Amino acid sequence: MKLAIIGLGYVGLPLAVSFGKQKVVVNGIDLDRKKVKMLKNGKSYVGDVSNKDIKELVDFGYLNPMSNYLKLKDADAVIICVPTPLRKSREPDISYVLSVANEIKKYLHKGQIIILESTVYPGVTEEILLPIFESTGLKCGKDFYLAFSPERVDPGRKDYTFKNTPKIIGGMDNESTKRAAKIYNIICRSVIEVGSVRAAEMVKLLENTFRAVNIGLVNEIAQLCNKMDISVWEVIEAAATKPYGFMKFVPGPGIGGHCIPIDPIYLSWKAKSFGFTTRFINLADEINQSMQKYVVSRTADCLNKYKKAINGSNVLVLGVAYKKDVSDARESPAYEVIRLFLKKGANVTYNDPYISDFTVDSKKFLSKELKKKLLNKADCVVVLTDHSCYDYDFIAKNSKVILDTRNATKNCKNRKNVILL
Ligand code: SAJ
Repeated sequence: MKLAIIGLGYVGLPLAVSFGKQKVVVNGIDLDRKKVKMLKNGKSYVGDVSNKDIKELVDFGYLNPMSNYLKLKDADAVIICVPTPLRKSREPDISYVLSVANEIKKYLHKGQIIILESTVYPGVTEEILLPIFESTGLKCGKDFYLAFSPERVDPGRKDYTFKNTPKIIGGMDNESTKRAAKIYNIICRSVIEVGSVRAAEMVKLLENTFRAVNIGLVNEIAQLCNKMDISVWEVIEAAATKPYGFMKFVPGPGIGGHCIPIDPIYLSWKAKSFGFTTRFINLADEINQSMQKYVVSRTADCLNKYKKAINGSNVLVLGVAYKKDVSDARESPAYEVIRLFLKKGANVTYNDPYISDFTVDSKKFLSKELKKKLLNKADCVVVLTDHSCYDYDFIAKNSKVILDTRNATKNCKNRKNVILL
C-alpha cells in the first residue's frame, strides 16, 4: 500500500515512522522545507522520534519526505495531520485542513481513501471535506472513501504508543470505515469502529474536554486550599489512593499544548450553532486562564516576605515549555505569566533546557544557564515547568525563595524556602 501523510508534526511524523517500521512506503508531505530537509538528512525534530529511526526509514525508502503533493496521484491512502489552531478571536481555524483538502481533490482517484486525523469540530469531515471531494464527480463510498480518526499522541509519553493505544475510526459509510480500519490495523493492536464520522470527531473532543475540565477543577481547588491553608498537593495525593472513582489531575500555571487548551473551544464554538452553551468548557477555560494571574499574585506573596515588590525584582522562571520534558512551548502558560511579570516591572530571566529562546510580545529572551549565580541573583525563582532534568536540591539550596507551581520540589530534602502554588 502506498500511503501519503500530510503534516509531519507531533502527530504526523510519529505516525509516518510507525507505518514505515511496518514496511509501508510513506510519502511524508510537509510544506515546511526546513523540516523536509532535516528528515532527508536523517534528523528528527520531534522528541518522540529518534534520528536513527528517521535515517533508517529514509535510507530504505520507507519514508520519503517532500514538500509537494504530486505523490498523491498514486497514493492508495492519504492521512491528514495538519494543525487546527484557534484564531485570535478564539474561533476554530481549519484553513490548513481546507487548503490540504483542495490539494487532495486535484489528485483524488478511484479506490483512494482519505482519513482526517486533525482535531476538528463535529461536522467538518461530512459538511466540508466530503463536498470538496465529491465536487470532482467521484462518489464517496463507491469511488473513494472518507473517514475520521482522532490522534491519540501524548508527546513525551513512553508507555503508550500507536501499537497499544486503541484507535477510533469513523467512516462516512461502512466501506470507508472498514478500509480505514484495515490501514490502522497495520500499526495498532486495537481498532475501534464507531457508527459515524461525527461520533469519531466528538470522541476526541470529549477526551480533551474531560482533561481541561478536570484540570480546571483542581486549579480551583488549589486556590481554595490556599485560602484555607490546606496543602492541595497532599489532598490530591491522598485522594489518588482511592482505587476507583477518582482520576488524579494536578494544579499548575494553566494549560498549554496544541490540544487541551484548544479542542474544547472547537466544541463550544460548534455548540453555539445549535443554540447550546457549554458551561463546563467555558468555566474550565476561565479558571485555567486565571492561573497565570494567580501565579503572579502568589509570586507577589513570596516577595512580600522579603519586603519586596514585583516591580524592580529579579524573577527567574524555570521552564517555559507547556509541560515537563517536552520542547514545545505552544500555548504555554509561560507566555502570559512572563507578560504579566513584565507589565508589573519585574526583571525577568528564564531557563529551559529544552527551549533556547522564548519571545513574549516581540521581547526575545534567551535561556540562561542554570548556575548558582543566576539562582542567587533572583529575588524569586518561579518553577513553571517541572522538567525531570532539573536538580531541585541544587535549586532549593541556592534560591532565596521559590514559588513551585508544580510541586516539583516534592523530593527535596530542604524545602524551607519553597512555597507551593
Ligand atoms: N496539565 C495540568 N494538570 C494536569 C495535567 C495537565 O496542569 O493534571 C497541563 C499540562 O501542564 C499542559 C496541559 O495541561 O500544559 C496539557 O497537558 P496534557 O497532559 O493533557 O498533555 P498534552 O497537551 O500533551 O495532551 C496530549 C494531547 N495529545 C497531543 O498533544 C497530540 C491529548 O490529545 C491527549 O489527550 C493527552 O496528551 C493525554 O491523554 O495525555
